[in-house]
Amino acid sequence: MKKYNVAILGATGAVGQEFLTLIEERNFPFNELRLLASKRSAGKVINFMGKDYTVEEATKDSFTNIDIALFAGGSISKEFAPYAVNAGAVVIDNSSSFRMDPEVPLVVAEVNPDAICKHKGIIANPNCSTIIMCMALKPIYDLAKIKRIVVSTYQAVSGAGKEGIDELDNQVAAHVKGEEMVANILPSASLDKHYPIAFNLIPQIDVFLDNDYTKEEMKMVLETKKIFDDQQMAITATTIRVPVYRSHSESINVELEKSLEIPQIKAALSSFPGVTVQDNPQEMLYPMPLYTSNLDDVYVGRIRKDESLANTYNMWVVGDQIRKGAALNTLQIAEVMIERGLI
Ligand code: 3JN
Repeated sequence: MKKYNVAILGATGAVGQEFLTLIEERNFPFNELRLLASKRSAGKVINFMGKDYTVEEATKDSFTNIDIALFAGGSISKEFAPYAVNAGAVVIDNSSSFRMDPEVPLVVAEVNPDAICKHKGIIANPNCSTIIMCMALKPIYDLAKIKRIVVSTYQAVSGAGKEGIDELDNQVAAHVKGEEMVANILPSASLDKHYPIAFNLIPQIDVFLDNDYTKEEMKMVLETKKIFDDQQMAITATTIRVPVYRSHSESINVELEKSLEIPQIKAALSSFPGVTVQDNPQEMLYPMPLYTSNLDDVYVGRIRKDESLANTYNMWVVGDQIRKGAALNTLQIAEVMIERGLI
């Protein structure tokens, strides 16, 4: 089997580290592996599969001879993607920099893999909450087109990086000691006002836009329409930060164009790759973020009719946002490209 030269930009962060875990776990066919990061992390040595790799500072020349460039995300993507493309690499990018660019496919591997064919060097990985929602919606959409989605998210602190995790830890420890909880990171480190996340919920992820929705909420709306290639689908989102370490959860209400029976929905979800149905009220079986972390699948439960409106259903969806919501989906895009002879 052909092996590929792979670069990881942002190799030392949470998504970068997850790329390494998954490359090993999935036996991804790599030859050379180049670990790139900002100047701050350059020089760090990472042992991977028994070999030491020194993290290099990303420069415009970092992508020579690279076939696949996996970008972990962040504002650094915009700067380096053109260099990687010019060097002949295919860039699969986790940031929002290119997601809404009409020239850039926005892909969930199981949902719209055919979109990859139209790429011009860059393929975008959607926002983590968008990916998790799309996985649960696609098998339903294929049975009975979706008219409207109302989604509320419950997003883990690791979505805000390692600093988000440390902030929750420090606040819990302070509270236990009877000390004041210090808040520096959430809702967004870029803001100058912060709230504690321990024993709290924050109904703001990222900054507010002119329509009083947050950027995270509008990403879910706009990206989902692009992925399904359906601008008619009505979507409204409320995104909430919760004091959970890892795995995002979503309460989704979905209005369909026709009525379906619950067993039909469960069967479609069960047979969809990457989705596991965990739904048995009698046994108190439903997905929870504590138990889905570090797992690949998106878990769906609490599937039931919305008795207040015709052809409408409720469900509860949970998935590891660093795996399927980021690193796993990115690597799966690369795998689809290899399978289809596109790289
Ligand atoms: O907060 C979360 O749970 C998800 C955060 C995603 C995020 C954070 C900073 C910048 C993104 C994203 O992937 O949409 C970006 C971005 O690339 O815009």
